[in-house]
Order: sequence, then structure tokens, then C-alpha cells
Amino acid sequence: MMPIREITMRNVKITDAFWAPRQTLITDVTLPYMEKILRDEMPGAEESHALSNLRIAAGEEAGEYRGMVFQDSDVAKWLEAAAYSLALKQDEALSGRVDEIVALIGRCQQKDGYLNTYFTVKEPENRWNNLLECHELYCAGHMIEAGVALHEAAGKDELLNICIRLADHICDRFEKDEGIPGHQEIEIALLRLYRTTGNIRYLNMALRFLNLRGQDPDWFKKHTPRHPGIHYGGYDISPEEAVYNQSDVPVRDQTAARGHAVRQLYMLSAMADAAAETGDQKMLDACQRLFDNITQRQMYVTGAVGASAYHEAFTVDFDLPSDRCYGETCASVAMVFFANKMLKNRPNSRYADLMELELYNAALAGMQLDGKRFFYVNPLEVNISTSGRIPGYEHVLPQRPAWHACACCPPNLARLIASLGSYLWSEDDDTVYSHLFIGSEADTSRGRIRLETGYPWQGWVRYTILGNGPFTLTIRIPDYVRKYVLTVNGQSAAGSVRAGYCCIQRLWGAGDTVELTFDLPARRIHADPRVRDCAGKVALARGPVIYCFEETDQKEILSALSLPADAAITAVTHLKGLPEELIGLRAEGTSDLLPAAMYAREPLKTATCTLTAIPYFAWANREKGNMTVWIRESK
Ligand code: FUB
Ligand code: ZN
Repeated sequence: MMPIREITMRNVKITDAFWAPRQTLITDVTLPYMEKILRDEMPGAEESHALSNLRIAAGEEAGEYRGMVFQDSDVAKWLEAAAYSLALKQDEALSGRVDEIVALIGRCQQKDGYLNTYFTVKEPENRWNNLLECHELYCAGHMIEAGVALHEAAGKDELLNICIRLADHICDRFEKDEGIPGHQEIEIALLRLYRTTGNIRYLNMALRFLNLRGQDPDWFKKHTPRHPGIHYGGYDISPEEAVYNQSDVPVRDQTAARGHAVRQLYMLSAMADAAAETGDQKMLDACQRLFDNITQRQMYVTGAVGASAYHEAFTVDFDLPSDRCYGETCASVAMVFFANKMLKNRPNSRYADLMELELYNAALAGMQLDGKRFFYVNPLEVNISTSGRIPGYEHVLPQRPAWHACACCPPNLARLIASLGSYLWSEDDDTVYSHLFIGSEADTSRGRIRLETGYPWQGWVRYTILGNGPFTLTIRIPDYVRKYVLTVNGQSAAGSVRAGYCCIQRLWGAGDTVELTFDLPARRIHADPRVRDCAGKVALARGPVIYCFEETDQKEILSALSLPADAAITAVTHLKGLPEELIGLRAEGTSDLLPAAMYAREPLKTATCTLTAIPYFAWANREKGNMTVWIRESK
């Protein structure tokens, strides 16, 4: 099948009542906030030192390099998000500051194209010496993505030119070498750079990195110098640990997601993108196997992935502890990248379902409603007596911190939300695909199409065709929509359903409308009992939104609550202390009464109570308290 073409944010304007304000939050609040952090102008927040590192590397400031070895990537991801922000909204002042930072980056670049402040400042003699830990290719990848974004979204070429020199330097260094990145990312970037410049060298370099990976499972063991190097966050490498960065098996032979989640998912995004570029069926089959493994066996109901704090990693199938969950925000962002690249290979509603799940839940929960604080870890249960305090639970915080020593997640989420327009639509020669119900206007090769919707709270979507001509409008039907009514120009219609998309083929005229309406009842979700924490429990959802229970809304302790299997669940608004348009869920439940002693012979007595659930993305926006997604279900 022919790959489908992305319709990028340049041709899509988001008008959605839910997402447009969130994009404004990113442009008006989050990016300025992050910039202050990068400039170390935010009192009380974890120091970044990222811009100082650049000035020190350029010889314009005295002092020591500080921060993670990949601190440059925070600046790169911020620049990428700023590029999208400039496409969303003209901002002369931001544009000027972006230019200044890019010029500073240019002054850090070495004559041969090398660009990395850590090694320029601290260990110039060790460049490219420790690919396992040192993130030079990872930082380069993020910088290249920023360069491409500034070129494409903001019409700025200076960083792109810097990155072309950097990419040429990387190709010179690695085209005939067996080196592979310790943290995959450069592959995504080189593919983007290839499409932007048309230079096949970058495609070949990306493919080479993918093809070499796992050919020698001991490659890192053989080629990683023994540094005293605590500063790399290094760990002892044993042959077994090749699984940590997926270098244990050639990429086409991988069967299940294992090891560091972000590395795994960046690699899968690049593989899916490469498969779409080259038609490599084995590569695509591997992507599909891992997509199935992740979504059917290793993903939390919120879309969070990477269950274990140790190595920030996937572990084994069905190992999904709710309260020790890692679920890094970056991993959920990367799930959106991966699903989007799978869609480029073949339209199937499963990929768009996954993008939607991540966007409304695990990824979005990474950001506080005010756009200023961020979660790195996204648990499904928090107990404030243990979370963030007791060994094994240190990583699980009940509130979003002001900033992070390792700050990969906030700018990742910012670049995703700012570029959301690129994830909604795509097309091929005779079809326009609508993947997500997000209000927008898309300029397709078939003319403009307007999408209006009450999503995520109401089940209606209206398309208005603003061009003329024959084509198939192909609309994804979310997996939770069992029945819908379709009308074309107000008359009932029946499209054919293919791979989860409703296809309406017509000779369209300007002003034609297509409407889809469906109920959005609250629904219960039950887990496979092999997910031990969820056995006998239920989670609630409505449309794309997954719900959770916060202590502040209940009178009883969360672990005492049960929801009867037949309880009616009603939608409510005006949740205490939350924006009034958010829809919550309410039901009559029961609560176990506390027994006289810790262990009682008799069954516990119960009392009825009212249960209130709020959208998971909105948790931890009020006073600190316990939270759970899953509660017991009583018969
Ligand atoms: O190593 C760079 C980034 O830091 C990873 O992608 C995250 O998981 C965090 O470890
Ligand atoms: Zn992260």
C-alpha cells in the first residue's frame, strides 16, 4: 500500500475548544516559563544552566559546565517548541530571542561541525568516545529536529544550516564506523532532515544506525571506556544490559518491548518512519509486533508505558503496578510519535486510538492545568504516606515539581502540543483521512475541510467541505463508539467501514456537510487479571477521557471504596476547584468501615457513599492527596 502523506501543522489551524486554549497556554505561559528556567531566572526551581553551558562553550562566559550530559537537548526541544509557537502566533520578541539563542549555538559549533557543549567544555579529547552514556548523538538529534522545525514552521534557516554541518560531521564520522547511539533519537532526526533537504546521505545514515543495532549484542560492552564518569549517570554494563537500549537483537527481530521505554519508542518511531520511506516490510512487521505487545500487554489504561523506575523501562508482560508506575511523560509523548508514524504506513484506527488515549490522558497529565509544572512520572495510584518518600516509591510524586534536574519531559510535551496540528489529518491520492476529533481547518490537496466538534465532552462531529471534487472522506471511528448516526447534508448516509475508518466517497461540492453523532456514556474498563493490581477492580472512562478518584472529592479513604457493578454513573460538571467545563463522573458506591483491629474475623461492615471521579489529566491540581484510577468493583 502507498504510504499516506502527513498534512502538517502549517496547513492545519486548530480551533478546538479543548486544545486551542492548551496551545495558547504553551505559547503564552509554558514557553516563557521554560525560557526563564533555561536562563536560570526562576527562583526556587531546579537550576538548568543550559544557556550558561552554551555561553561557556562559546567562550563568552566563565565557569563550569553544569547539569546532565544531555543538557543541550533541553534548549533544542525548547527551540523546537518555540518554532511551532511562532507558527501558531506571531511574536517578534520571541522570534528575536530564538535568533539570539541560535546564533549562540552557532558560535559553539566547532570548525568540523561538531556541536555539544559538554564535550566542548569538559572533555574535548573524548568526543564520540563513549556512545553508550554520553548522548552526543541524542543531543544532535534534538538539535536537528529543532533546525528542521525552525525552517519549516518559522521560515528560519540559520539553525538548519548549523545542523546540516553537524549532520555532515556525523555522517563523516559514522558512515564507515560501527558506532550506534546509546540513546536512539538521531535516527528520527536524520529522517526528518532527509525529507527537508532531499539529501539521501541522511536517510542512509539513519538506516545504517538502525541496521547496525543489535548485530553485535556486545558492541557497547566492547566499545565503552571505563570512565570514573559518575557525571554520565553511568552504570555497569554487562552483556545482559544490551536490552537496556535495545542493542541485544537486530531491530527487525525484536519481539517485545524491553528496556528503557523512551529509547525503545524513539527507535520504533524511526523504524516506522523508515519503513514508510523505504517500504521495508520486515521493519514494519517488527513495528507492528511491538505495537501489539505494548498496547495489549505492557500499557497502563491511561496510556502510560515503562512500568519500572529501574532503568525507566518496560519490564515483562502484564507487569503494571499502579503505585510504583514510572510511565515517563516522554514515553507517552513518544507513543504518539510512534502511532503517528505507523499511520503513515497504513491507516488503521488502532494507531489513532492510541494517539488519542495518550493525548487526553498519560501525556496531558504530565502538565499542570496552569502550564507551569510538570510530572516526569505518571502513576495510577498515589498514597502520600509512601509516594515520594519510601524506598521504591521515591520517583512517584503526588504533585508536579517546579522543574526537574533531568528536564527531558516538559519541553517534549510542549513541542507535542504546539505541533498538534500535524497529527490530525493526512491524505493520499484519492482520500483525506481525519484521525482525531479535534476542531480544526485543514488545507488538503482537495481543498479546505472544517471540522467542528464538542469533543471530548460531547459526541458530535461536523465536517464542512469547502472545496469541490471527487474524493473519499475517511473518518476514524474510535473503538469505544459502538453506534453512530452518519448524515451527509442532513440526510442519513451509510459509509463503508475499513480498518476502523468510515469512508464516504462522493463528488463533493463546497458547503457539503458530514455529521457524526454518538452517545458518550460513562464506561467501565476491566483489566486482564494478570495485571495483578487491577484484579477485581474497575476503571472509568467516558469518550477518550480516563478517570481517577482523588481523596479530596470523597469522604472516605480511597482503598475502602467499591463501585457496584450495576451502579448508574452520571456525568457532572462544576467539579470542586477545577475548570467548570470538565466533566466528572458520579455514582453511588460503598465504603468499607474501618474494623476495630487491623485484621478482623468477620466481613467488614460497609456504608453507602457517593463516588466522584475526575478526568485523570486534571489530577494533582488541587490540594495534595491520594489518588487512584482503579477501584474495587462489587457485585
Ligand atoms: O537520557 C535522556 C532522557 O533522560 C531519557 O530519554 C529519559 O528517559 C531520561 O532518562
Ligand atoms: Zn522525559
